[in-house]
Amino acid sequence: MTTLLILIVLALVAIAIWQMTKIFELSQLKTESSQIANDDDNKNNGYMLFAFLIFIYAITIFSFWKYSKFLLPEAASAHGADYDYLMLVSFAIIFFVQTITQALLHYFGYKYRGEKNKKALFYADNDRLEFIWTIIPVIVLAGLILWGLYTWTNIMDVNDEDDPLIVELYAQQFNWTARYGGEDNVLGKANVRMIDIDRANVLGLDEADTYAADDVIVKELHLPVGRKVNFKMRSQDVLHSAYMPHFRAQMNCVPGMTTEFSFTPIKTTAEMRQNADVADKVRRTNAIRAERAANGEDNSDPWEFDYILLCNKICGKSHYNMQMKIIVETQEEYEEWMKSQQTFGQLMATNEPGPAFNTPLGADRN
Ligand SMILES: [Cu+2]
Repeated sequence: MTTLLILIVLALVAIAIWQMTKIFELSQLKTESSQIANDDDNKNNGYMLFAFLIFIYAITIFSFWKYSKFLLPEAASAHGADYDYLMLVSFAIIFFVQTITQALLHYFGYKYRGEKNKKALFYADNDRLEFIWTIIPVIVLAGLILWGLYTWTNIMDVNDEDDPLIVELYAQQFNWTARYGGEDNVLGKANVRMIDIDRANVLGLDEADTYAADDVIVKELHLPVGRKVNFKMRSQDVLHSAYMPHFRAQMNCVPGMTTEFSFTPIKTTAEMRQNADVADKVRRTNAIRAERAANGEDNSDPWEFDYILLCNKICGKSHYNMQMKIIVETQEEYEEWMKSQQTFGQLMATNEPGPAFNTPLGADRN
């Protein structure tokens, strides 16, 4: 409501300025009333072009200085560095070209402004010039596209080499569930048609499939550092997108099909918390939270960095809060944690009510 009022006030102020300008123009009877721009008008417009050029350069520098800290910290996956490098080079080229072309555009706009007695030069074409300004973008763009395709193919090569850990990410409005293949590292068959809410089979696992019994279903994803993970994504209802920004990973979750993504985490959660950018972000966030605490507002508990899985497709009302914590730890810590989890078979065998998954607090069914 306040925003609407502000917009209305701004519109009224703009109308008032426009009307006052009109009155001012009408009162200047002595000046030329011609609608055709004269030399002075053209010169003034030329100077304004320079002012605008300075404005866009200044705002660019200001944005770099002020907002760079909101960028993601260094990648925590094996492929992440390639991905970041490709993006950095693409941005550097775009930035360099745009800085020069903007300056030329504005300068020529000023230099060849309209002037009395100035005549435009008739210049039909110049094959050499056209060749140069065609071939340079062709070479640069072809290079970027080929490099991009090469990087993309490498990242999207989901295969079973190097004994990857198999993990299913199951999306539904509005939460994530993860499933491990268990001892045999093979996921049991599952289908949304086999979901049995009464019997707590929330992911629709095929109970007759022998691979399903040892599957481990969790609400907090633990990954051992240095081991490749093959993710198999499913969705129960609408399009979701599994987005793990720190690992430079994203893949749509599509109802009725399984999509895949694979990466190797290379930094444990504990190591990432030591990263200078991450530590700085935690410090800044906790300063805001301390202020909130002092004012008695909520969301004021001190925050600690964790990797996160987010939904990156607007999938409904609570999309913004569809997330799951990811913990990357050493092989020993991972095994220890895995031991404390109950398998799908064990959870189905108990007669307690509640969905058949392990909660982050422990393998209980509440
Ligand atoms: Cu979603």
